[in-house]
Amino acid sequence: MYNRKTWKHVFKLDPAKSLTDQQLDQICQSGTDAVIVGGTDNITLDSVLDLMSHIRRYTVPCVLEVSTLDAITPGFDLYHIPIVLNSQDKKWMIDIQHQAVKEYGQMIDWSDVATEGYLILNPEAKAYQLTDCRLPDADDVIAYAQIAEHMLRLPILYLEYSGTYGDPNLVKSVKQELKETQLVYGGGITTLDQAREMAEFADTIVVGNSLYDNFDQAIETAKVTKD
Ligand code: 1GP
Repeated sequence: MYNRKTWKHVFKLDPAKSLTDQQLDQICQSGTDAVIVGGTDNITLDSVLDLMSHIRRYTVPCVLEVSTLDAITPGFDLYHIPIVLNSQDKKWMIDIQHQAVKEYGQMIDWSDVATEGYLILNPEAKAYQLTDCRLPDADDVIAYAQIAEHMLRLPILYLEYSGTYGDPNLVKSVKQELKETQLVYGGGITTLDQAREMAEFADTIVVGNSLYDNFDQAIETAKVTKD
């Protein structure tokens, strides 16, 4: 029903942080292609349900990026399951996913699920530290992109710079490796110009933190969908 491959811009909302009801309304009506609910720390089922019930008032697709088994709930349009490709601990590549499927496999509608190969490229990011990542160099990243496209045939490769603006040249090089795998870029986008720069190479850009730091400027980034 949803073609995530056509999404150019999405907002990611952290259930552990707060926005006003009016701000949530503005996000849903901004013209963004989808709203993702996801975060790293202190994610509770109640906070996820609060956000979902608000976003659900609008037609914008609503995605849960699953980060903890405790906050999985029905009601989202799609479920994105991260696997952290540059983690040094296989827990974040297959073990927690295995545990989730063992527990919930019978209830899952697999057509609503997409696996994201995550490359976490900002050592300061909480997710980088939590998942015990190793920092890949540019050649490593290209090899991961080839694995995502040709070996694992992942639906999504997510270049995650959460909290800092990444290297557009690297995003461009990665895009050249991908045909079937959707390239998602997230990290440090605070202005429409930055959104445009990354959207030139990534299929989909994600704007998160800046909603909590400079809301009005962050909302402007959704205008990239009109380009
Ligand atoms: C976070 O990739 C997203 O998971 C967006 O990054 O929060 O830095 O915008 P920012």
